[in-house]
Amino acid sequence: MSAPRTVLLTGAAGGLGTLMRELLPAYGYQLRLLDLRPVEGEPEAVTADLTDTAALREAVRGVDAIIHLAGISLEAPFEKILHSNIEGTYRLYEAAREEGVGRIVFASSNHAVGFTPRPSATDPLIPVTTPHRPDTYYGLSKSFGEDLAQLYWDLHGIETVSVRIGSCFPEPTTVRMLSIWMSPADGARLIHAALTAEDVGHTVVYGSSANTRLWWDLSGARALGYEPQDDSEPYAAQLVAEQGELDPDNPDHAHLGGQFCTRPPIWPH
Ligand code: NAI
Ligand code: 15L
Repeated sequence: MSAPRTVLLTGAAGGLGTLMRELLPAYGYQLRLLDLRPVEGEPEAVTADLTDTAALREAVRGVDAIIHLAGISLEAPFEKILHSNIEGTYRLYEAAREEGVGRIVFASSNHAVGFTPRPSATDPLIPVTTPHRPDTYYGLSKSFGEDLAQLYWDLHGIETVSVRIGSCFPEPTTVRMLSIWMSPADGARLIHAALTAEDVGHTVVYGSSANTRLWWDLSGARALGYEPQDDSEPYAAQLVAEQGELDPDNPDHAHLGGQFCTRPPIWPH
């Protein structure tokens, strides 16, 4: 596959979309933007729902690749997850198939495997082959997205890198995030690697920085050419002083998904 230049970014108005709009052009990408909401300062962005098949087909026409971030990013009633994350992701893959787009980077989540027990510092890192154990309908939709990506590779030859993102925000704000944080700069590095690596078929990787307290194995991401530059550890002393270390006997801390397993944050819209 030749290096993609024109790339559709779905979810462009969201938190991660906004960070990637700032960072990805430096890698030479020309971004086409789509979101349900208008994208501030971007009058040419497509404002459309993922289930609007006509708008979607027009949006993907002529792009070399798609970065699929759009969707509900927290827990929500099943009907809402069904609409945006399950049907929406299916519609996007159908549009890609119809328009001959060969590569998608799918924003999966750690919550596809959220009920995996949290490893201690001496346990082995969690491999990417660990079984799906979604912690919410939201996590279930990410498991679905990974399987959909596998189907479209096996059936239609559309390549996907599914990135099980940890927490991609400017700074870690909780002790849990020290283990799963992906700095925005590393996020852009990983997306660039996922867009340009050769012969990915359908590859699932974890998405985080090279954190000292890492819980999972980044070797799959590194095999794509990803070289993380950041580590959350400089934030550790202050966060641990404020919040304490994670307690394995506290159900909120027992699993990878943290509070998504006990009292998940609810999508506000
Ligand atoms: P966000 O909630 O800030 O942004 C999501 C965007 O998708 C919003 O702008 C929303 O309007 C749009 N959207 C929702 N439903 C839509 C629909 N039916 N049609 C079109 N657009 C729709 O979420 P954030 O944090 O930017 O995350 C982006 C993606 O990455 C999400 O898929 C999320 O599940 C995934 N992710 C993010 C993580 C993070 O740390 N930010 C961690 C793991 C996964
Ligand atoms: C996610 O999947 C969410 O989209 C993000 O907002 C964070 O909550 C992240 O997981 C996390 O686990 O911290």
